[in-house]
Amino acid sequence: MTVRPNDTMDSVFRKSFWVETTRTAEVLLLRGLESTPGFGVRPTRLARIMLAAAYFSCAGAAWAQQLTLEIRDYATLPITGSAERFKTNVASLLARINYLRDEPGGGKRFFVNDLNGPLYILDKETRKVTTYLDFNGREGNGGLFHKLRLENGQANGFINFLFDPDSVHSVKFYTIHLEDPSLAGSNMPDNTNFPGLKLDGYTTTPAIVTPPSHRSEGVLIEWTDTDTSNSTFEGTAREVLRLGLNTYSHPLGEMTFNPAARPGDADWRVMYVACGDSAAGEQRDPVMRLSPQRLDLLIGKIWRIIPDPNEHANSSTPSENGRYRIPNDNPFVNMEGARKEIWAYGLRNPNRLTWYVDPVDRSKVTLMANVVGLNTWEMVDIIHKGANYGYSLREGNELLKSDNSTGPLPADDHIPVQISGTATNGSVLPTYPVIQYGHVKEGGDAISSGYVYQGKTLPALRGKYIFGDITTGNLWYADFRDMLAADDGDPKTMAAIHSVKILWDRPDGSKELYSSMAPITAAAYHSRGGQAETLPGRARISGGRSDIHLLIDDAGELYVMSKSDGVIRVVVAATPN
Ligand SMILES: [Ca+2]
Ligand SMILES: [Ca+2]
Repeated sequence: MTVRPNDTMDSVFRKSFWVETTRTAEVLLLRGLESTPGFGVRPTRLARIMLAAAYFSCAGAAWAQQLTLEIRDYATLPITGSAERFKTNVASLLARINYLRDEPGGGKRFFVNDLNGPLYILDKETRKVTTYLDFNGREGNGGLFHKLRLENGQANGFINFLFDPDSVHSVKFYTIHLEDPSLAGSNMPDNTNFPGLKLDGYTTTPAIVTPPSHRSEGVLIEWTDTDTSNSTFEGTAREVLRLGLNTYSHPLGEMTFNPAARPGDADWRVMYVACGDSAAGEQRDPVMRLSPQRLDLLIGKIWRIIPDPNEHANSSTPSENGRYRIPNDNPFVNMEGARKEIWAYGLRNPNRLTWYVDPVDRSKVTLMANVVGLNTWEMVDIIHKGANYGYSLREGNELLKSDNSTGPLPADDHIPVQISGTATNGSVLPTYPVIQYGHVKEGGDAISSGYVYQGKTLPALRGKYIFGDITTGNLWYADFRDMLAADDGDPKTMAAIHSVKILWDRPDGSKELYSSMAPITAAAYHSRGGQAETLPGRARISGGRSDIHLLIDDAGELYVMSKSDGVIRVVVAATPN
């Protein structure tokens, strides 16, 4: 890392958090800051503290092993976007594949969704791809939903699907998709091309209101396929909820069940849903800006709900629409004016949730969120019941100002517990990230998913949290115990992060080492006919978008999927350098 004399302190700290360097270099950095003539910005107290924190976190990294992940192409999904160069941000990605999940019961198939509409079955042996359902019912497409929102925002379309942990004799799963209520047509599913879907008794629900106005609706649906032996859907569906969203950005998307929960446990079949703030937190309107803080709104929150109204009937209450239940031990069920669904709040765009279950003691469970920041920081938060993660009053471990820049935390770090746009109820200290990195070339624009590796193939990765940046395709790891140690109520302490190199087994048989996923996805994008010069789509730091996400299968093995090229790759080896 080099520090130039005219770097602001701010940019230096941003660099210092992600840069992994030797102890000697860090000492030089610190000395350099102290002695460089013309270094015109006098460090604030907080800045000094942060630099010290960066120093110690990097110092820890100096002796840490560096890692190379070897990856191999696993499956290439059909192109649902466009290879044209000048398509919109979204349309120019070849296939917006978003999740990969094992079918229940340890079968031979993965399911994979593409935000552009399809839910595929991917055969693990033949790698054959079959379309199981298609959510794109826009004019001329023949799928299920006439109002599927596809045009703008990164996460529009058919966002996610998740199998019910109780899926044994039937396959029950949940989906989230985004609708544009201004489009023509019904918001009922259209089963013309999916005649196995029985719609008798299917009704939609009124959208939960999110002031001041809504342009999108996020829809959560439960599906039950009564025949698990084939590749088609036959059964029923039930709309669970519909949420009004201010914009087309940062919708609800991630759903997850606690993997440690067993029948009889309080968390059994209890769903955690991560809901983005619909970009409310970055608006100039001072009331709208507070939406992620407001406990009377569902945006900018993590919810905890019971989607099946027959489950936990004695320890929960029915939702307003009667389609799901809310556990009585949620943190805000007794707070006047607050939404009972809320588990944690003050989040901008928590686009992924992942769990760590202690293999020795299954009662030790950690829930983590990957949270996309605004202009400055990308974050990993450890999620606690009732905790406030600060947005839009904080970003990363800094104050977020009304002009959307960041600055030092105030001496008194308490923030109001915001019940509505005007009413408050006491105050709270924000909970801060355990990992953050900045919006710089070696960092990125938007944090991707992350997992504590617990599989068998990659012993060098065990106990490590592996994560990446969506646009730059950079990958890092942190020691999970460092993350737990950084979850200490102190905004200055963070887990050290270490960059990961990638050895790609190219389809032509050669192997090449890269420092990010970007050149790999670019090569595949071009080989599939992609016409953008480097990578398609827009992003401030990276230019084009590598658009990667990490995934794990039920065995805990690691995959990397990318929307720019529509390819899923499997990690076959992890080697300490
Ligand atoms: Ca079926
Ligand atoms: Ca800390």
